Order: sequence, then structure tokens, then C-alpha cells
Amino acid sequence: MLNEKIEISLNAQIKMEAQSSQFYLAMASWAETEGLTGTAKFLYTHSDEEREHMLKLVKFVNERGGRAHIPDLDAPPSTFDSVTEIFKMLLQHEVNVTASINEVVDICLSEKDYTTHNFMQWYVAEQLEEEALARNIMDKLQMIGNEKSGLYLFDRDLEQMAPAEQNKE
Ligand code: OFO
Repeated sequence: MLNEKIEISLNAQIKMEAQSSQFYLAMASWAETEGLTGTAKFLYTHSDEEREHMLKLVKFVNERGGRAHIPDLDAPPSTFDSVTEIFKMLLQHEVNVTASINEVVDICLSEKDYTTHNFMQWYVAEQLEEEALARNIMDKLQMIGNEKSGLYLFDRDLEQMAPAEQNKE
């Protein structure tokens, strides 16, 4: 049975993952309208994955005798200045997600809930990879600068990166 503190923190994490999914969906949609097919594909996949992260938490909370709350979400922006702005925001967002996951892990330890602690380790590892990937993408973008041909190649690159580097459970 989940204790109340843990249930509250897991529900907060459910919202965070759902919000991430919406945020990346908005980015994907913008990229698609800008003709950035590879970037859009990468972001649509990323958005789907965040939804999976949310679902995994929903099921865990319910299976442990708690009650998952499906939250209201804030509307994400519908336009962005550039691909660089998108990935800067994405990286910052992932850093915030990591902090929030660490918070859940902290609560698990102080409440001595080792089952949830164990479950959360999957998210800890996932964040490590997601942050590394986002940093790697930012490095590429910094190298390209404002070069149009570089952006074209970057977009093609991202198309390849979409499903392979992600999607593991
Ligand atoms: Fe990338 O946030 Fe989920 O865990």
C-alpha cells in the first residue's frame, strides 16, 4: 500500500511527465509546419515516450493500491523562435524533470518505501540518457550556428536519432 506522501509525489510526477509530453508535442507540431521533418519526427517520438513514462507511473500507483490522478495541463507555446530555442527549452525542461525525480527518490528514502525507490531507478537512468542526448544535440546546434546547410544536415541527422536512441524499457 502506498503511503500518502509517496502517492502525492508520484501524482506530481505523473503531471510532470504529461506536461513534458504536451510540451514536446507542441515543439514537434511547430517543427513540422517549418518543414523540419527530422526534428518533428524526433520530437513526436519524444512526446510519445513521455506519455509512456506517465502511463507507467499511473499503472504503478494504481497497482500499489493508490489512486492516480489524470491532471489538467497548461497549454504549451504554439510557436518557437528557432530549433536552437526548442532544444534549449527541452534541455532545461529535462533538468527540471530530473530534479523532480530526485525529489521522489528522496521521499522514498525518508519514508522507507524501497519498492517505489526501486521502481524509480528506471526514471533515474532514463533521465541520465535524456539529458546527455539533449546536451549532445545542443552541441551540434552550437557548431552549426546560423548556417542553413548545417541545419538541413542536422534535421536529417535527427531523423535517424529518433527511435533508435530512445524507446527502451
Ligand atoms: Fe524526459 O522526462 Fe520522462 O522521465
